[in-house]
Amino acid sequence: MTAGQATGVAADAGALRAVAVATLSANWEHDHTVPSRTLYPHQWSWDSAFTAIGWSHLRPARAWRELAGLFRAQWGDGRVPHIVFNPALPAGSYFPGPGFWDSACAEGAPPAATSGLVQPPVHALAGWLAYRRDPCDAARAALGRLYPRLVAQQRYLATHRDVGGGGLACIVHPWESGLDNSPAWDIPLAAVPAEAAVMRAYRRHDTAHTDAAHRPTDLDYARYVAIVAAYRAVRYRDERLADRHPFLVECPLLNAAAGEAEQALARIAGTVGADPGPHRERAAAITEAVVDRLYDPATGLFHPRDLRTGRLLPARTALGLMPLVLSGLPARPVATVVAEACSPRFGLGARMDRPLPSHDRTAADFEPLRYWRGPSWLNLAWLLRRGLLAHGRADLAAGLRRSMIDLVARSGCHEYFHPDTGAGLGSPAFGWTAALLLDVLAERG
Ligand code: 9WN
Repeated sequence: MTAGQATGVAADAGALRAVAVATLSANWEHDHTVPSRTLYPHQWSWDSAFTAIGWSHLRPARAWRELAGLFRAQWGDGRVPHIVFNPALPAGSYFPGPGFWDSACAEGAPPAATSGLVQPPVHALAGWLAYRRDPCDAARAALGRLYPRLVAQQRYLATHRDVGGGGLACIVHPWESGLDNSPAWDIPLAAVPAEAAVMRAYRRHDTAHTDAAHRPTDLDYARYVAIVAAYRAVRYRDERLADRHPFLVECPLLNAAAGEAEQALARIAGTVGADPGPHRERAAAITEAVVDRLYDPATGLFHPRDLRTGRLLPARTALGLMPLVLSGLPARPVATVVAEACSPRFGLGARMDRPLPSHDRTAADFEPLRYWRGPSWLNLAWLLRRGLLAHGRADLAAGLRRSMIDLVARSGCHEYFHPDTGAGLGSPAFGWTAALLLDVLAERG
């Protein structure tokens, strides 16, 4: 099957699996998987974790190469950059490219050109799942090599990024959340001084490949660029972020991923001869801090906390459901998050007639076509499904699994999907959609 056919529609599980395999194979690039050949032709951090999970079903060696390649670009302080640039590609194949980031200006940056930001740390989980699927000697050795790097990644978040001092990591840019233009960020982003006209000096790559009406606006981009410029100006150092950085938010998804990473690290530690105890303790501490600092009993959801104002950000987005992945989450938030997920806002059910949206369907600013402001993404559904299974809701997890499969059967491995019609949006032949589909297909309903 060709990459072109990989964008098509498939009827049965076998054909669907073949579409996903063709997509992942077409996106493989010597030691990593590109999220998309057109829109995102380099290596992205959390995409690589998700695609490693997909490769573990097909060619486990590639899962280990993917993760090892990403962590080769880890910085001296432990941060895992959210983009690792492929030097073979021409300048202009992505904006903002390596020249804009200028990672070489930073102490401890790797030889490879990278961004200076991070993304949710879902890599320990990916490593653990890949190992569990194929626990051979080579996999144990690969996991053993990865373990200290995963620990350093967590340490970076727990120390450099605990700007609020409450045991949670803060993000310094909306791109670090992975949900770039979620309505969750509208308030803190509006406080970043910038003008859309600034973008005349740059050439956006995304809008050359996809409908501009589906993407963040020029004003959003002007602010994204301004925040990176502020961080780059201090060579991506994290000291005194509270005094000088324009965007500082504690994100429920990133912190839930960090808590879940400690659980995975505890299991990995037990396998590679390290002590699982400290990881279990940190998982419990992160879970407690997520509840203390980000749970709002009034909405029953988790909300990001803006460290510049001290306030919780009010939008009810899918970010607020993600702490369900924490297996130690207390019963009350579990119950209210599940109730919210099943409400008309998100429409979760044992039978779903529409896919999980990225934002509250009933909100005035819900936009079914624009990036993370409404459309459905397979990675969010996959994370929520893990949370539902962790908390004994196999019935709802099965409904979500069915809706994930139906989406790809209808529209192919698109980057994201229309939350009402299921039509494919963004880039076709998208890496994590293929990978996570393979993962849910491999599990029984
Ligand atoms: C900026 C690669 C990445 C994903 C993000 C998604 C999008 C980049 C962009 O694509 O972000 O990092 O250019 O829009 O929002 O989650 O990792 O797939």
